[in-house]
Amino acid sequence: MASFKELVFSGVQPTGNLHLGNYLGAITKFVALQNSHDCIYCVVDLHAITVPQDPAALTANIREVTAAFIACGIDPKNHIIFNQSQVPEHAELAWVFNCTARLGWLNRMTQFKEKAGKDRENASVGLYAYPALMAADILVYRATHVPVGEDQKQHLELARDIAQKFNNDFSTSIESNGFGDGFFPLPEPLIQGPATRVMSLRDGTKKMSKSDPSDYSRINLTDDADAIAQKVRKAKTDPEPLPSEEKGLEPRPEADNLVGIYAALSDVSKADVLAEFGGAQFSTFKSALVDLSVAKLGPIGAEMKRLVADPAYIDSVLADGSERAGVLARKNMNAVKDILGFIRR
Ligand code: AQP
Repeated sequence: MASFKELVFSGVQPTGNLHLGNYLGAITKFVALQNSHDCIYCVVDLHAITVPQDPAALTANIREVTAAFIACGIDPKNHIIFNQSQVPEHAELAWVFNCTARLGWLNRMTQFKEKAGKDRENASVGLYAYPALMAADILVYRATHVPVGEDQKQHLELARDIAQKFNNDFSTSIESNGFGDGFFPLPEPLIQGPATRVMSLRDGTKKMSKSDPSDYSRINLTDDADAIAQKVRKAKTDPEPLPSEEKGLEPRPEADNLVGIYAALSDVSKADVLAEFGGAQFSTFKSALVDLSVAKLGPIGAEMKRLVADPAYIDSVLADGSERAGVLARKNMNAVKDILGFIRR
């Protein structure tokens, strides 16, 4: 297999209510990877329209995710921040991948089953083909590393399968076009740390999610100190004190979740948190968690509000990022067209 220059790509959907799960599972990783890699971070607006969106709200949400990226510490000058719909090569490569991926592969995707629910016949074709577009997002840059939450693991495996099948199907043409024994890298998911799957504050068996009808299920990045305090204090727990060992968390999903959140916010392990709080009542632990959450998220929320008040600046960041992303994507898409045998200008 050819060797590829390491490049990081990931995306977040502009579907409102960016929450602690998005922050700990994805955005904090995006920020850290800037020190070691070239990074491309995308507001995936084409993915958002796989379910109905109000146009005005979508515009606001695209700007809000961009603001969150910047407020959390992503540097739009040294790296790339842009929105997907400004680089048409994503959709173009997604079509090629619709012809590479097999129906049987997409039929196994659990996110489609969960999101389509019982009314499958009424789901959009886009929702079904979502993972092929996600593969195109990554591979149109020939990106090698993808930081995501655990819920995206299956989609990443599909992206690897698509890359592998394309490399196999077109191996002769890839070689004759000068790309050695593989055009696409097999992208590696980066799913690490104590909060790869942050759970709902109301139900420790359900993922914290933007679309949960209860706002008390999640901490939003724009929540103020009072809202954070109320949500943490009301978070579901059990009557036992915290255990001193990690295995004591196994049958206690809500306790496990809050300890994982504390660990991720303070950048230590769950074992370290339990070494400090083992034997403590939840009232004590929750007070410490409120203080920590407010200290970490308060400045981010304030900076997001400041940034969204200046839409011209946000739009200029996206325009500049799209321009630079477009140059990279076009070059790779032209190579794909040559490999496929298309005639191009
Ligand atoms: N609860 C979570 N814990 C850890 N990571 C999470 N991510 C999402 N939820 C959690 C990660 O955040 C990144 C961006 O997610 P997204 O907005 O593109 O997609 P999503 O998974 O659809 O987000 P939601 O909040 O779950 O939305 P709905 O309610 O629409 O289903 C991804 O890396 C994701 O893994």
